[in-house]
Amino acid sequence: MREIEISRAIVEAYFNDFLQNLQLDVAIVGAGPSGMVAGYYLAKGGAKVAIFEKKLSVGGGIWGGAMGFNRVVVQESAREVLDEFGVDYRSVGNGLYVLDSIELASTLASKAVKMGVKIFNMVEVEDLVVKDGRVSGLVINWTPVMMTGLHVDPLTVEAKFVIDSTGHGAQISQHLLKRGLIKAIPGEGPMWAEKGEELTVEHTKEVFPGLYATGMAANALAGAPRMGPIFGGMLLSGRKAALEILQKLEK
Ligand code: 48F
Repeated sequence: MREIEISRAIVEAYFNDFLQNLQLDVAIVGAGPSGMVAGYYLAKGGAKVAIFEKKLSVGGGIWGGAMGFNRVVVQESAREVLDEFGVDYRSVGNGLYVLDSIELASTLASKAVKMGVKIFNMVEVEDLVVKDGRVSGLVINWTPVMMTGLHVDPLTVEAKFVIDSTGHGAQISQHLLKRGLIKAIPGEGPMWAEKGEELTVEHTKEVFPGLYATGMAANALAGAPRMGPIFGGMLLSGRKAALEILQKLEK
C-alpha cells in the first residue's frame, strides 16, 4: 500500500463528484433539517441536486435538541415525513411526538445521500449568481478561506433553482436584500410555537425568481414567530419546496 494511492483515490473521487455537480437542477444551501428533507424529495423525484454546507457536520440545529437535551418534538401533520424516512418517535399526547435528535439528524443525512443528494461540506456559499432578474447559481468558497479572510477568489455552480435553507439568518436571501433586489427580511418574531410552525410552511415559496426559502430562512423572510425545538414545520417546509420545484422542473 502506497500513501500516494490513498491520496489519488480521494482527489479523483472528490473532483469527479465536484465536476458532475457544477451544473444542477437544484442547489441547496445549508444541510439543516429543511435542506436535507428538500434534497431527499427532489432526488426522489428525479432532480439532480446537491447541498452546500459551510460546517464540517450536517444537521444544522437538530443535534442539540433543546438546551442540549437531545430530543425534539414533531407534531401530527409531519408524522408522515418521519415515516417516509423511517425515524422512530413516541407519542406524548395532544398530537405531539418526541424523538431522538441524533437519530433524526443522522437518518435525514443518510437517507438524503442514499437517495442521490450529493453533500459538499466545508463549502460556504458567499454569494448568488443573478442574471436577467433570476437567481441562476451559487458563488462558493472553502469555509477556511472565508474564516481566515484570505484574498482568494471563489468558484461558481449553475442551478435552475437555488434553495436558501440557511436557517435563522436567511443568509443567502441577505445577498439580495443588500442589493435592493428584495425589500426586507424582518427576521423572526417572539416565540409562538404553533403560529411559527404554520407560517413557516405557508411562507415556504419562491421568494425571488429562481430562489426558494425553507425552514427558518422562510420564517425570517416572513417575520413569523420563532418556535423553538419543534421540528415538524422544518420537515414540511423542505418537502413543500421540493414538490413545487419538481413541478416547475416538470419532473
Ligand atoms: O439552522 P438550520 O438547522 O436550518 P433549518 O433547516 O432548521 C432550523 C432548525 O434547526 C432549528 C429551529 C427549529 O425550530 O429553529 O434552528 O431552517 O441549518 C442551516 C444550515 O445552513 C448552514 C448552517 O451551517 C446550517 O448547517 N449555512 C448557513 N449559512 C450558510 C450555510 C452558507 N452561507 N453556506 C453554506 N451553509
